[in-house]
Amino acid sequence: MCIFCKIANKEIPSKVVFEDEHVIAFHDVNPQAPTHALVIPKRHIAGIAQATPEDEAVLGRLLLAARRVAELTGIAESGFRTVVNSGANAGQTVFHIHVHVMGGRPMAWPPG
Ligand code: IU
Repeated sequence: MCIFCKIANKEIPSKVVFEDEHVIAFHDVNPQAPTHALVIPKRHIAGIAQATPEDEAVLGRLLLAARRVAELTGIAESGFRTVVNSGANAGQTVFHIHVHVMGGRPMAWPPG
């Protein structure tokens, strides 16, 4: 089972920010901003490149949960960044889709 599936089913502990039937959000263990959480579906999807039309609803739920995370962590008003890395060349290291939610500092563009 993949490491984020283990986090989703609580085999591996995490600092949970938000959870419902379909998604769970937790603080990143290696934060790149004062607030840095990850939102994942409980059902395994490797990444955007592997998503299918069946995943449409849960993909929407990920972004709505990202907004909820921003509200719960107090970064919704000041602005926050959501990132989904897709594939190793884009920086994806965990192949269970996740939306990074980062805030609490100014963000530069373009990203590295
Ligand atoms: P990436 O987009 O696949 O590179 O993001 C993976 C993130 O997962 C990265 O920011 C890690 O710090 C984070 N992470 C985590 O929070 N807990 C873990 O057990 C593992 C990775 I493995």
